Amino acid sequence: MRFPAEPFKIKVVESIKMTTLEERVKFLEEAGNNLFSIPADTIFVDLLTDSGTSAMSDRQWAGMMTGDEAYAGSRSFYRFEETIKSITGFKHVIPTHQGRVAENLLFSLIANENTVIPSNSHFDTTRANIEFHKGTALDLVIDEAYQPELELPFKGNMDLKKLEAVITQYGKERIPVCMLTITNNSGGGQPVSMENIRSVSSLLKSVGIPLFLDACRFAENAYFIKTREKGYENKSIMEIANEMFSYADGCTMSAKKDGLVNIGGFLALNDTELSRRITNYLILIEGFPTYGGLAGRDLEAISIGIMEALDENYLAYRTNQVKYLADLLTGAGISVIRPAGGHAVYIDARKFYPNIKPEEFPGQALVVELYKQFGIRGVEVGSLMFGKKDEATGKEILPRLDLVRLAIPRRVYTTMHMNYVAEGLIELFTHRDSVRGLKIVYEAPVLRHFTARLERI
Ligand code: P70
Repeated sequence: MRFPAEPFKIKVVESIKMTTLEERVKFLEEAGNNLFSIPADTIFVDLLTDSGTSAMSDRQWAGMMTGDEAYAGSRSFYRFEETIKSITGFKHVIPTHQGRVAENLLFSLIANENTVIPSNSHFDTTRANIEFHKGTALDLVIDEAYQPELELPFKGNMDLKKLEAVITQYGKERIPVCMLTITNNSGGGQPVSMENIRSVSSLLKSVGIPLFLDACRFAENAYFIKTREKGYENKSIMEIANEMFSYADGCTMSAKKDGLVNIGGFLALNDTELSRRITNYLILIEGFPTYGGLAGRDLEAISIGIMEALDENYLAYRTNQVKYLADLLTGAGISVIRPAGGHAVYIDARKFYPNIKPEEFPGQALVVELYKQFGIRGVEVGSLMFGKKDEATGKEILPRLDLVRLAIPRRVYTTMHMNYVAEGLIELFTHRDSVRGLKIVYEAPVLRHFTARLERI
C-alpha cells in the first residue's frame, strides 16, 4: 500500500536547530549518556514520546480562545462532558490534568493489600498506582505478544484462559476491576480486537467484575479493528469506538495521546456511587469537578482534538507513518516488533548489537549513538529501565527484551523526517561492530533510568 500523504497543510512552523557532532558529544558527556538529561532544543527529531507532543489544529487553537474560565459550571466543561459521553456512553465524566491522576483517583478508592487487578499489560503508571496502594497488578496478555517478530493482527489481546484462572485462584471478591490497555503500550502498541474486548467483558459480567479500559490510544485501536477485523470494514471509527466502550464500565484516559492535546485526561464511569466518592477526592487533590486541574481552554482543546482523532483520513496517515518507518527498518534487516504498533516502532537492541551483552545495555548504547551521530532521541525500554541490581551478588537481573522505542508525535514530523531516522539507523546498523556497551556509574534506588549516569566500557 502506498503511504497516504499528510492530510493537513502546515500553517505554523517551529524551527529546529541543527547541532554539530562535537556539541552533541559534549551534551552527552554532561548528561552522563542519559537522554532524559539532554536539553530538548539540541535534538533534531525527538521520538522520546507521543504523549503531550501532538501538534494542535487551527480549530483547536481557535477553540482555546473561546474557553470559559468560570470556576464552577464552565460552558467548556459541558461541551467536554457531552463530547466524552458521545464517544464512551459513560454516565459520569471526571476531568483530570493527565492520565495517571485518573488512575490515582480510581485506585486510591478501590485498591488495597487484598486486591488483585488483571490487565492485558499494565502501563508503568497504572502498575505503580496499584502497587502504591499495596495491590497486585497482573499482566495476562497472550503469549504470542512476547515473540517480537511474529505477525499477528491483535497481539494486545488478553489471554482468556489466564483471566479465568486468575478469577478462580483469587475469587471475584478480591478483583474490584479488570483493565484492558488499548492499544497495549508496554507490549509494542499492539491493538486489542473487538472480539477479545467482548469476550473479556462477558466473562467478567458472568462473575460481576467491572471492566475499565485504559483508553489513551483508543482511536488508533479502533482504526486497527476497522482495517483488520472482519465485519468492521464498513463501520465508522465513531461506531467502533462506541461499541468498544459499550462493553466496559469505565475508562481512564490520558488525552495527551489520542486527545491530540499537550495536557489533559479524564476518568469516565457508570457507577454513580463510586463516581461520587471519586469526585469528592478529586476536589481534595485536583480541583472542582467542572475543571479538574485543567483550564477551560484545555477542555475546549480536548473536545475538538478527540473528535479530530476519530477522522479516518488522519488515522490512515497516522498508523501508516509508523508502519512506513517500521518497514524501512525491516527492509534493511533491522529487527523490530511486528506488526508496527499504532504509535511507535520498537527496535530489538540485542539483535541490533549482538556483540554487546545485555548487562552492558545494548538499548542505551543504541539510544546514545542515535543522538550522537544524528540528533535523534528514542527511549530505552530494557535493561536500564527495568533491570535491577541483585543486592546479594551485585549482578544485574535482566528483563526479557532490550528494546528502543521510537514514539512518533502526532501531526508533528513529515515523511522526510521518517526517512532521515531510517537512514540514520541503517548507517548505525552498518557500523554496528564498532560500538561498545555502557556501565552505570550512578543510579538511584528506584526508577533509575531517569537519572542514571553511564560511561562507555
Ligand atoms: C508514553 C507515556 C503514558 C501512559 C500510557 C498508558 C497506556 C497511562 C499513561 C499515563 C509515558 C512516557 C514514557 C516515556 C517517556 C515519556 C513519557 N505514557 N496509560 O510515552 O498517562 O502520562 O498522561 O499520566 O501510555 O508511553 P499520563
